Amino acid sequence: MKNDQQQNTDDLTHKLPEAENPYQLSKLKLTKVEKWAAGVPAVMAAVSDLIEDKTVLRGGKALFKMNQMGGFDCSSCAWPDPDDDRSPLGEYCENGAKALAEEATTKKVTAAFFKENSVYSLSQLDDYQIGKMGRLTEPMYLPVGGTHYQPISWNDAFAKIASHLNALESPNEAAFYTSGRTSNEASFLYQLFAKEFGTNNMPDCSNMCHETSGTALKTTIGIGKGTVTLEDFYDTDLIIIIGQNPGTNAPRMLSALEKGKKNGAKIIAVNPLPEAGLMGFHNPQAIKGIIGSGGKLTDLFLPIKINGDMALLKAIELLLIEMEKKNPGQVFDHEFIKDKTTGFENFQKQFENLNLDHLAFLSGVSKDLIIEAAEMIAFKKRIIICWGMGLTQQPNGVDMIREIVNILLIKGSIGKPGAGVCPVRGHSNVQGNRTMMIDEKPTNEQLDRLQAYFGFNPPRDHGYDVVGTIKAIHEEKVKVMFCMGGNFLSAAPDTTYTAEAFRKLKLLVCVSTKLNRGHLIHGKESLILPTLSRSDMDIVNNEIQIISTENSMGVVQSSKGVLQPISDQFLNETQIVCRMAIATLGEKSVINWPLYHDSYDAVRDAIENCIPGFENYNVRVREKGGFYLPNAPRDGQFKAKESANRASFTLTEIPDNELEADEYMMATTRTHDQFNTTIYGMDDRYRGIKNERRVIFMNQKDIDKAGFKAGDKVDLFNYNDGIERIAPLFLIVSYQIPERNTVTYFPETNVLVSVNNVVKESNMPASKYVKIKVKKHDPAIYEKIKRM
Ligand SMILES: Nc1nc2c(c(=O)[nH]1)N[C@H]1C(S)=C(S)[C@@H](COP(=O)(O)OP(=O)(O)OC[C@H]3O[C@@H](n4cnc5c(=O)[nH]c(N)nc54)[C@H](O)[C@@H]3O)O[C@H]1N2
Ligand SMILES: Nc1nc2c(c(=O)[nH]1)N[C@H]1C(S)=C(S)[C@@H](COP(=O)(O)OP(=O)(O)OC[C@H]3O[C@@H](n4cnc5c(=O)[nH]c(N)nc54)[C@H](O)[C@@H]3O)O[C@H]1N2
Ligand SMILES: [Mo]
Repeated sequence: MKNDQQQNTDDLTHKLPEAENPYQLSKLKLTKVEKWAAGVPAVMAAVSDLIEDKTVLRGGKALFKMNQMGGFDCSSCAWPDPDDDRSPLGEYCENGAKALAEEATTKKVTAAFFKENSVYSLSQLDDYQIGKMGRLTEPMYLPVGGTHYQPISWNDAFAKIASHLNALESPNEAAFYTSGRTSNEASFLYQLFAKEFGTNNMPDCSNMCHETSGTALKTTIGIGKGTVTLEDFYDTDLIIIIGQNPGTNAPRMLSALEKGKKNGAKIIAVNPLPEAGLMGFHNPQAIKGIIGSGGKLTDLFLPIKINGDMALLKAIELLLIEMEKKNPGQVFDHEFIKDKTTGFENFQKQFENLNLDHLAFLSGVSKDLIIEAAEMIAFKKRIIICWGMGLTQQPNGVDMIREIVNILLIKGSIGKPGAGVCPVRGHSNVQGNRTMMIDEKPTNEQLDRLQAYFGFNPPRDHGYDVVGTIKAIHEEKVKVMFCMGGNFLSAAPDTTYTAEAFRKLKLLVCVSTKLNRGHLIHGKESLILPTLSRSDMDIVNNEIQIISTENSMGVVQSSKGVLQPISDQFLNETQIVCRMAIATLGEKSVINWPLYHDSYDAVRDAIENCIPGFENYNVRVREKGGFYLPNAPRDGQFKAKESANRASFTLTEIPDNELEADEYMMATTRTHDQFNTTIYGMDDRYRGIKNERRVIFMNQKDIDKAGFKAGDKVDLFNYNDGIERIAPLFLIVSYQIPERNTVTYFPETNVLVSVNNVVKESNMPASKYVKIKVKKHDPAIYEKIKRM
């Protein structure tokens, strides 16, 4: 029998909406679809963001320090800063400014705020409203059966975590999530603590982001990272951008593309949507940008069908093989193939059975455009291929990235200047987190080094990744979940299923800067621990500290916050880990946690001793621009397998993307006005969508065929694993997108992404490959959702 209190909690939590399910929509405004990114509107948007938030003085001061030598690293994306000439205006972009405004806000979420607002009432708000509440300022606790978070002292919070962790039957009943903003220093200590506690359950945002790239690259070239540097972009012949939206998600990349183009490079873009940032760019930091000149970026745009990329890549290869036959030795780099690779013969053989017309049909791109692309590639030697979530979140994403490597290998276009692979990372330190061993599958070599230096036996069994963690919580194999940043609930797939799991947790701990939905769909007990953001001054022992991060191109650099923290109750993430470790492990620990608590330099010394490439860390991190980590493939040294010092060609398959007559393929994507689950505003400006996020982009022919009209209200359904998943109330927008393809925004449609719809080998949610049905909106739909 449940007691009354328990009964009440169950009733209450079941009323909490796990995702936004609004009964009405705002008035959607369609504005002009832009053909180029940045320029005057971008600068205006950035500045007005800061003004609206009344943080203009704090924010303005910080902007000039953003990504400057000796300043702080922008927390928005992982694109590198130029090694030499940084803009005197600050090396920032519109979306960097928005990220800064978000964290520089002086609005506070205090104990009084939580007293006034129950968890239930907060959960009724939409994600935009939740995010605008302000910065979290003090540790908060939600007791069993509680309706409101209440204040708790740091000591009591750590005691609670320790008692929960120590009560578990096995350390593997805990999971430790990391989002990608955590510094190298805090990440290193965090994984060290998890391992000393006894588990490798370290799911991280990479498991939803670039795990696919890491898996493909490790098994083909021997390192799970990109091989190019910024300099390579400045002096190359061709840049191919597949499944990535740089104008929104890595805007500083546009400056590099512009510079490359100026030096003669061509650009090919592959995307179902003609994204503004791909098509053209007006540099807001150059005077000509402000007066409105600037230029076309993409020379050839290939409007690919969702998941048509494999067919496209093979079609291009087929054409390259034919061109090589006609021009022996001019298209392929035979010397490179012979000296540096394995598997070429088998690779080439498959093309005997492939047919260009069929491949073109599967890709959705016309044969003429594919021929044009192949001609642009054939006689160029220095090629860079970039990609983003459009590839990594596809079920066969690992294979598609291997196919990208195949193309570069036949061209010998990897491991030399102006050429190589460039997975464009997401979070500003997601790559550094992995280097610091935040990984559910650490290698024995890594663990041996930790063991030798610290003298404890780290666990060797692999732990749970994101999808594994969700399922394990559901099955009550994981009972305590600790989140270092992020918004696991909203970022994860299958929101209803994930929420169901979270409600089973005995304890959920979130180390956060801002309130998010992940705090409202809670465990039986929950803690929110407030921390510093990247731009905040981190003062330890009366000294302003530096932390360090690694960008998308393997440069480790320092970052120093400049803003006065708005609460005196913040602990930095390093201190939080150390105090959790001291409270949990006590005398049992062999690690000097108090030392690391007080000294980032001491943490860096430990990193230097445990991770290759960090020699002389404390000195080099203080040098102008930081330092490059070793990257063997960048220097032409490959190791696809232990057995051979070579890169490997891979045989891959072309997927069958059949849809039922009333089905559509849906890719979930970001608007121009959000950072993952943080909604900055309601203006997806480049795509011309204003005021409303619950929209579905459809081809006009599909709209007509289904008997809909643009502006109609519809409900969206997914039926993976025989389960009905519903996302209610969306507006149809007629858009330039291939037939039978649709695009919606995440996190609103994460309810439709089955936890079992994953990428082969990397086990990432395949959130850009969701089969959906679209039906006229039925007001009775909410009754159905409530019963689920
Ligand atoms: N301002 C801002 N910056 C960000 C983020 C943010 O949310 N806001 N997020 C950060 C993070 S964590 C990440 S991982 C990156 C993400 O940055 P991106 O990789 O750019 O991510 P998305 O916007 O999800 O999707 C990229 C593109 O994939 C295309 N696409 C969809 N399906 C397919 C397909 O089948 N084939 C091809 N070729 N393309 C397809 C979409 O049209 C879209 O243009 O950005 C980082 N930077
Ligand atoms: N359907 C669909 N789902 C997706 C994606 C998609 O394209 N489609 N993209 C996936 C990708 S690429 C990613 S990376 C994940 C993102 O998943 P997450 O990284 O988990 O999500 P974010 O929205 O970036 O996290 C935002 C929260 O982080 C906290 N925060 C911000 N800065 C800091 C900090 O410095 N320290 C701490 N401790 N907390 C901080 C704030 O409280 C904020 O609310 O989402 C994934 N989910
Ligand atoms: Mo990401």
